[in-house]
Amino acid sequence: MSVLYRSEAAQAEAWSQYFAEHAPDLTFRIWPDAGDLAEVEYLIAWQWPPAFLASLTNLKVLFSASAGVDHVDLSAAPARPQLVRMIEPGLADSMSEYVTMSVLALHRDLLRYIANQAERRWASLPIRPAGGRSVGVMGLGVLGQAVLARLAPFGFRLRGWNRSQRAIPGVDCYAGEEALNAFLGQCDVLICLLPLTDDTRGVLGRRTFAALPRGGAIINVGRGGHLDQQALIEALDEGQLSGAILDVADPEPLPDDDRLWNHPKVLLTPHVASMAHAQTAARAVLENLRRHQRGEPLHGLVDRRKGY
Ligand code: NDP
Ligand code: OXD
Repeated sequence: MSVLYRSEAAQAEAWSQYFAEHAPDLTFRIWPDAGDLAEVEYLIAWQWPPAFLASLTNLKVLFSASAGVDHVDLSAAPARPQLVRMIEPGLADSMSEYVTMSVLALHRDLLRYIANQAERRWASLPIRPAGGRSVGVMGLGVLGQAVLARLAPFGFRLRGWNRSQRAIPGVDCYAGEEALNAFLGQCDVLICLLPLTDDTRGVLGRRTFAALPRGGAIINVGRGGHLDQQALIEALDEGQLSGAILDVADPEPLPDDDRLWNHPKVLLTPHVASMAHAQTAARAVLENLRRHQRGEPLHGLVDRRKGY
């Protein structure tokens, strides 16, 4: 029986060492040194081309190296191996840091100070207390909840919106389409941490921006497909939105001539908000693998019908 790793090459050695130390009973292989493919029972992968997957005839569990699984065609993955998305504390920590940085940057007008500096303009803006600002998260899953917990000590009024109802202490939670406008009306800063599905594609669009308080701002750390880029530029230029921090885009990277590159109210980062960290991710995957061996339910099973 073997575990095959086919993901980030730079992290492969750290994964291998973790398994050697903590699971000497398992053979850990790094692609392309896969050994006998019929012996592979567990796969850790970012991408899984259908022909490659078909060659793993005894595969039991496919551990996605990413939290989002929108980049693979789930209908092309045979139903047999269970598909698990990445849930691990390192990934949640980095996401919480990135979003906290972004919320504080918007709250303290950093985009405007960067633009002022470029014009050698020394001009102060009023400081607004955190308690006078509302911050809302779309998608109250593992990452959305981690982000809200990290933001709590700053004193913002916290909101959350999700498909199913959640109860999170200190957060006003809204659920479902019918509550979306009420939620948006309460968000000076809107953070997208939804998975990309048919239901959520383009959710950051004209209708959503119009429902935010005038001068609101957005942070997109979900996927580029969540954002209608043209609608964003219009909302920024027209003043409905005051700023946007975007870690994801569609396509990635953006074309050289895309207006977002040098829009003064936009800060772009190249899909670096977070990623799985070898040490903590290897521990989380091994714990899940042991659950599977004991016949217990796995954490983070992807529901192929829902797409996340
Ligand atoms: P989870 O699956 O834990 O959470 C997703 C949440 O979104 C769930 O609470 C779900 O609600 C909710 N949701 C799904 N569809 C809808 C909908 N149509 N309307 C309202 N709520 C909905 O995912 P994670 O928190 O682990 O990750 C979220 C996303 O973050 C990933 O899919 C990925 O796109 C992105 N990501 C980005 C990274 C980056 O570096 N930029 C890094 C890692 C992840 P319910 O439970 O009720 O179904
Ligand atoms: C992820 C990502 O989904 O890195 O894990 O975007």
